[in-house]
Amino acid sequence: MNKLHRLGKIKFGERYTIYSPKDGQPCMDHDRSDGEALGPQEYTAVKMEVAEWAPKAKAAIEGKVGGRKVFLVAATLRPETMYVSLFFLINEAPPLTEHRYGQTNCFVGTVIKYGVFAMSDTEAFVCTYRAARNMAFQGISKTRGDINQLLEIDGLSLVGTRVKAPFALNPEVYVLPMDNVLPTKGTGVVTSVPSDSPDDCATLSDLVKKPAFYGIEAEWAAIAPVPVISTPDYGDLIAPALIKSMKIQSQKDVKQLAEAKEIAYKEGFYNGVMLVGEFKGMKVEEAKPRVRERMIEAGLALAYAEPEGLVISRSTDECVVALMDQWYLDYGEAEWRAQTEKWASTFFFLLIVLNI
Ligand code: ZZB
Repeated sequence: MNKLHRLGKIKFGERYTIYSPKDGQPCMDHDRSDGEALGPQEYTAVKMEVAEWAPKAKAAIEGKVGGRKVFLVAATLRPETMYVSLFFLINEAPPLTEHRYGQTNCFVGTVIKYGVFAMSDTEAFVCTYRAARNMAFQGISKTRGDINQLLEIDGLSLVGTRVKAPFALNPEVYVLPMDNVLPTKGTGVVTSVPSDSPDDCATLSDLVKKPAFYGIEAEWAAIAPVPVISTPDYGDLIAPALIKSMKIQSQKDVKQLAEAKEIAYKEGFYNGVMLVGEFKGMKVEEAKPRVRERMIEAGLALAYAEPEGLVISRSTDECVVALMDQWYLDYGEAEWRAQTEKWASTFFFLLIVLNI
């Protein structure tokens, strides 16, 4: 034990690390042939239990999940847009609009290959193999490094499945198709919040216009966005406001949608105020981590991380994010921070006094 540890300045515990399963060790910058400087990106993975499978999916999973509950698991950076109050969950009161957040459906990519992965003896997750591989090193699956795929299923077969959505105005929502779901990000399942996500808003309006083309029933997608966050410049429904002002016609307007998403993220995070739920009236910046914590505590979500871009080790392995025991400097430690600030202000004071 060194002096810093004795003083409580360094800690020991599990932290996210970029890791090569093939090498069985962390993959630091110079050990990479691709993805230098990339670190872990943390998401909230929202669990949505399947209420009723679409016919093709039902046929595919028949007899293959061993009685496990199956969840579609979506990775989000905006947990604050989808939390439902614990009050509602615990008391099973009738739906209170006040406590229900903005999720209206969930999306999958029709040409993406998904898997149903056993995470324990009682639960299985629908997500991409890539996401399951990351989860396997984060204490989410039963045995570290073990990926237990029960079956593979294509996104198209999942469309029309109904999932339980404790966060939505409707207790069950549909799985719908979206063109721009990337197989290389998150779990490949996206929760739809058309009030605050321009991509979701544009996709739903495409689906309503051409249900037959997309192979869905129009009413599955005919859902009005639910106001969740208010911003001074864009009101209570930022995504529809941006779609209108930027004249975005459909999900095919990828460039404008990327721009709109950037604005919606910044405005929502820095200037947004919660309109509903336990943290009503609180700034989004402050509410976000609290909502995330609540969802995880309630067992409705879990922490999930993956590399923020493609990281390839020099041994040609695609790296994952693993939770690993590490020693680390506790930069946030209050006493240390106060000491540093005191020294810094003395230093700057001397610079001014000595006119250096
Ligand atoms: C709910 C939500 C509500 C989201 C919102 C965004 C917003 P990013 O920003 O590019 O890093 N997402 C997750 N996985 C995928 C995927 N595989 N392909 C395409 N989109 C995906 O991506 C993170 C966000 O993109 C996630 O957060 C998810 O949608 C979606 F109000 O979850 B989000 C201004 C955005 N608002």
